[in-house]
Amino acid sequence: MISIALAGKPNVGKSSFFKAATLIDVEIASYPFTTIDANHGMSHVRTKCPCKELKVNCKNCIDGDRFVPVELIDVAGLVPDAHKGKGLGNEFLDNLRQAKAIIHIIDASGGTDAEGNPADDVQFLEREITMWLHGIIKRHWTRLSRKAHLKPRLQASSRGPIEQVLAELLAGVGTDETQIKIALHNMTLDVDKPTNWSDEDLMKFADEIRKISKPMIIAANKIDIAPDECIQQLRSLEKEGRTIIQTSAVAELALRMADKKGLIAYLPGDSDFQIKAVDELSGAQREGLERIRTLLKIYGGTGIQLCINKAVFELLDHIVVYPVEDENKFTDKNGNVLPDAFLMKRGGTAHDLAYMIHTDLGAGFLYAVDARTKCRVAEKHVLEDGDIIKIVSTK
Ligand SMILES: Nc1nc2c(ncn2[C@@H]2O[C@H](COP(=O)(O)OP(=O)(O)OP(=O)(O)O)[C@@H](O)[C@H]2O)c(=O)[nH]1
Ligand SMILES: [Mg+2]
Repeated sequence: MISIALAGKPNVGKSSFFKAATLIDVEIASYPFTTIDANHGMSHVRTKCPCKELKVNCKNCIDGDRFVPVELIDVAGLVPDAHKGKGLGNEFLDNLRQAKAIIHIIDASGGTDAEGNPADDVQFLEREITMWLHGIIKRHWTRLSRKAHLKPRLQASSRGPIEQVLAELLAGVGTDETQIKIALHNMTLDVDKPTNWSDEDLMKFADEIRKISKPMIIAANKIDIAPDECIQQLRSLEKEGRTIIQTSAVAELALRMADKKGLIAYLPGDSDFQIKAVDELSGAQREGLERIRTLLKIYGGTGIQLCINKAVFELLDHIVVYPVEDENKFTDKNGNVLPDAFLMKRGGTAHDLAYMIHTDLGAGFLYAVDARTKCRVAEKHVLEDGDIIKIVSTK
């Protein structure tokens, strides 16, 4: 499952976001460092299920809205200089290892920052992650650079020793060799003489690796209490090419809880909700819900689902594909309609999907069938978002 980390300064609402998105009951409090050990839980991306378009009766979505699992990690609050160990920083940063993307939560109300300018918070986390990665590389650099320097390159264009050495070192922080190659490609380092790289080179490399392997979007949280000027300041960051999503974790949490209790009908990502049990609501509850409705009208939603969707579909460039065993009925062998939904990196092939389902299915791959067109497709066929695929294999 894809892992996405919720990171940011203490008290900005990471655990509230996590609880709203996973419905796991974690500790939330109005003082910093409430969370010490990271929380892990399952949330979902929301997508359109193909069942409506195909006019088949599907039991794996909610009225045409399909929720596909992703993992969220609620990381303890980070403070400036966390990479030097400030506020248990190093341990906390280690929770970002498995994360494929980061939702950086900041307090749009300005309540968390002494100066009250949430825009300043944005760079701090990028810097901490770069410094953390730099620390990991530097700790082993003398030994590793020598090792790479001595090994001859196999062929001019093949995998070079430094890529290999860095890939081994950085596998633990969730970075793969392709990402390392891209990072090196973006720089002008002499890959044949890593012992000549300066500390500044290593720092730039760490920053490059951070951008590639820990892509980030910003959740400007607490918009329900944020003054207009703070929201405007944050908007200006969009001009710098950053993605900012306005969120209210408390509003999402209230809606999810009310939905769970049957008081309202609301799905994560909806831009409105319906009151179902008017009689069971107190005056104060109704007022609270109407205040949230006003917020939804202004922002188009609470922003929580939008953050998760953007992280997976835009930052990580994933698509959803639906494997089936019966390409005519779109079912598995038990008649379950559109039984599974897989997230895969855009550019993935039918053969890649076979391997994702089962190693045997991948190893014995013969061909695949596009269930929409009933056409056979070959192993190199690149899948599109929403594709429904039957794999034919010898096993
Ligand atoms: N008004 C408002 N308050 C929020 C929102 N999200 C969280 N809070 C409040 O902010 C405080 C901190 O919330 P947490 O979710 O515990 O924050 P955290 O980032 O996990 O904090 P640490 O674990 O200490 O780093 C709590 O009092 C929450 O109720 C929001 O969207 N709006
Ligand atoms: Mg917390």
